[in-house]
Amino acid sequence: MFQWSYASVAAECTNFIGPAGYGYVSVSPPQEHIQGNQWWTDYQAVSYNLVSKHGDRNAFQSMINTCHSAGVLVIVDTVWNHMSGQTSGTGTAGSSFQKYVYPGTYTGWDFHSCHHGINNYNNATEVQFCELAGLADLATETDYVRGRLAQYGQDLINLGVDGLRLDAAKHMPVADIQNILSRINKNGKSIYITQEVVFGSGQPVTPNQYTPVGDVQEFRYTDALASAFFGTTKLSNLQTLDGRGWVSSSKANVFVANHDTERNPGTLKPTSAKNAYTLASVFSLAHPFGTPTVLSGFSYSTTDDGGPNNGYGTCSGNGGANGWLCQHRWTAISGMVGFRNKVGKAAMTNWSAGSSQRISFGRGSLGHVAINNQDSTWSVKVKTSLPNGKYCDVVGGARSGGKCTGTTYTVSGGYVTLKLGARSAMAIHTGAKLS
Ligand code: ARE
Ligand code: CA
Repeated sequence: MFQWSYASVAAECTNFIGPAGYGYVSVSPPQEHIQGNQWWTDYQAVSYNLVSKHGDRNAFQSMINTCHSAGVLVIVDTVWNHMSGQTSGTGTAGSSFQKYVYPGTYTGWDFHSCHHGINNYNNATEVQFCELAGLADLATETDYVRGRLAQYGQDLINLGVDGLRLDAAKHMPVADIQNILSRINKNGKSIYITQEVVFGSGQPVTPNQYTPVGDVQEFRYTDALASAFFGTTKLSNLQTLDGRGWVSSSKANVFVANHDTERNPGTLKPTSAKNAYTLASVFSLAHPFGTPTVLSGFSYSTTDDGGPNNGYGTCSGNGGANGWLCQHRWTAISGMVGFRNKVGKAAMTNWSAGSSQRISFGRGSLGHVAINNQDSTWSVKVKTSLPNGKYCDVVGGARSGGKCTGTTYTVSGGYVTLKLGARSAMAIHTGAKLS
């Protein structure tokens, strides 16, 4: 829930996220940060007081409690690699600071001595000991800094946080992350860790180096989906995603877009032509590879724009409101969350490709999906392991009160007949069976 205020996340956990069956909600950074209207001020930490543009400590705590009551666990975007890039100012909790001097938290000793930006990603030392985007780089190998970051992490866990997205994990040595995490008492529960390690061709710091710690975000997946759904590579080549040198399925956190990629050129965006974003989202939630994350963002005119509506997230029906996009509510995406929850870990079955841009596959005998990423209708009869019966398509509609608001499909004798319009998809599963 990129840039959603904590009060609005709480309301949305109750109103939609919980009932839709999402496992976790992931929220923007809660620590004190530099002031400003841009979304990225969050990533310039000033102290670990939980007073951010998204709400104060009470709002944060109350969101966690409300989401938990709705059956939704909470992942927090955690900035451990650095403090601010801004040279001086006052933070969102009122703390005065200078770059390298954060009174009561850090002084000059606590930062790496390389005070310039990362110029060469082929040099691991520079990547981890110099300044990402000019942000004061914490000396995460020192006992004090490790202890202070662990104290922040402990505070989050004690408030009930269930998972951490480790921002800029690539810029911290694995051993430092391991040490910090080892200092945190998990209060007997397992904490989900997902690390942002952006793959770069030929670079010495790689996503696979971080798998001993937890999940790793696999940006090669994001790139592969973009080129397939834009038609520059074959969608039919995405049957098997293991064995490509990527982070393995059990460790990969995958997404069609995140808040950074959607702002980059040549990537899948909610506004991409020919329904590409929705089709890629259907693929991502249907394919067994990795642990999928759905981005929920907002529309903007410049890539710096902060969240609309004073940061209070709002949706309407199956769409957004007041500038928020609410992808998590889109019929296809929320329908596919139901699909994924139903099929669980069931293996891929009955794969077939009608062309390089038309695919169809099942998940065990629990679900079946088909994607037509071409400009003409695809009519075909495909094999399925679903039991005989009538099913409701959860991409274009939903089953509600025993009725289907979308297309119905009949499975008979191990086959289903499809007629998929240009650039569209269908998905059926045993949780949305009509008879
Ligand atoms: C802002 C201004 C800068 C200014 C800086 C300091 O935009 O001009 O120098 O402040 O004053 C976000 C924004 C940044 C913003 C920053 C701090 O994106 O623009 O800087 O917040 O406010 C690399 C990292 C990866 C990182 C991406 C953006 O490896 O960790 O760059 N992503 C995370 C977050 C970002 C966030 C930060 C980290 C910082 O998701 O939202 O920045 O906390 C190749 C490499 C990649 C590299 C990529 C892009 O692919 O292989 O490693 O990713 O290029 O450079
Ligand atoms: Ca670093």
